[in-house]
Amino acid sequence: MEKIRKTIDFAIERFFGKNHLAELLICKTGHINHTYFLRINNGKRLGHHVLQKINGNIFKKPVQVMENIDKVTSHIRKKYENAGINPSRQVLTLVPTVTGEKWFVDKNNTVWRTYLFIEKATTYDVAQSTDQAYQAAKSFGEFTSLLSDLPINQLHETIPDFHNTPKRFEQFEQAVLNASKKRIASAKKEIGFANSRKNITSVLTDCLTAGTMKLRVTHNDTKLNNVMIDDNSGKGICVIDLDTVMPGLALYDFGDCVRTATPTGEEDERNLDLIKMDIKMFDALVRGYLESAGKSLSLKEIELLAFSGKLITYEIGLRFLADHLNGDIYFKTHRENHNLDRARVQFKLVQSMEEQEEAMNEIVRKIWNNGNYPPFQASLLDKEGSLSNNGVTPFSAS
Ligand code: GN1
Ligand code: MG
Repeated sequence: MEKIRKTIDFAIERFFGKNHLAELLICKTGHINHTYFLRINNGKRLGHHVLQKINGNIFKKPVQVMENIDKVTSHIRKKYENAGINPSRQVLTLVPTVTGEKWFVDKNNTVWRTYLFIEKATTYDVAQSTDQAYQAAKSFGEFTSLLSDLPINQLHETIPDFHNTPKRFEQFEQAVLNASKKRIASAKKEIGFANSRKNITSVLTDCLTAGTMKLRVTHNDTKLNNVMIDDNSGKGICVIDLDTVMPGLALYDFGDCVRTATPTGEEDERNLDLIKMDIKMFDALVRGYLESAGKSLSLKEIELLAFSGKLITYEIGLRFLADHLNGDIYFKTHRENHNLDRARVQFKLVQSMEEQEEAMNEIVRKIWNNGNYPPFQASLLDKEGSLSNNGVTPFSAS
């Protein structure tokens, strides 16, 4: 612990100089990086900051992660400034080191960065109201819209195939092959569940190949708690955790919103009876996302909006399960079988979405038809000649 504290203190010194730390708190959320909240006394005032140590086991090229973040935050900042809006609570601000670098690489090649802390705003692990879900989806949609004119080739693919579900399935199969007998036995039911849904894995990657969806700059980790909600207005103000910003599909982002904003309990809840997909939250997400990003979505994306929730929930479930089988080497765990518990919650949610899939599709169709968009059913008919499954999702039966 003392050694860790020393490296933290050294990093703090790089950003703020010696003897300015007034308070340090460890942030307990997040499965990958180490995050610390700092209060710094710079002689005149005490300021809150967020210091983060990037996990180099997961982000093999952390400097590329920082280059992406720098590019994306600068791009968004400029847009707010041009519109005459103060960007300091709308986009993350990197705090430079004392020698003016935007991040700090220590002698072990670990990358550290500091952001200004956004005051009077909160993140939520579980949605407290439909308005919060609406706000979060609207913020993520806005994030994509603000970055729509940033060419994707300007960003590094920091974790290749991050949301490639067929590849994630292969990794899961490999984990089954390598796992100990004990871990296999502990997860028999979940392995069966994962195998029985293999047929849905390639739906989005097939669309990409077919050209019915295109790569854009996406966030790729659009958990509900990655949007800061303003304490006074209740509005979503700032999208955070930009480590995985890279080229991706809009539906990766919408799908992960569904995974994290619709459940009636925590991501690692042990009592599965408490876990369901709350359709009211889904309705709010569709409204929020279409309001900010709807105009730029393709018909195929609209058609598969509800499906993407199921796919991404299933995909993250596969990843938690694979990590359990691998002996918990990727996600931070805080108790025995933590990853297995997380996988169970994801699969329970997938099941709940399967049960409500028709209703979810109906919501998408209604909101789309009531909005200022091209008529949904008619355009589908024009494009594809016929309407499969009520013109919503041809994949809903799986
Ligand atoms: C990880 O670190 P955090 O909590 O933001 C993971 C996401 C998963 C998520 C599951 C780089 O995100 O992909 O969806 O856990 N990030 C990485 O909660 O793998
Ligand atoms: Mg993250």
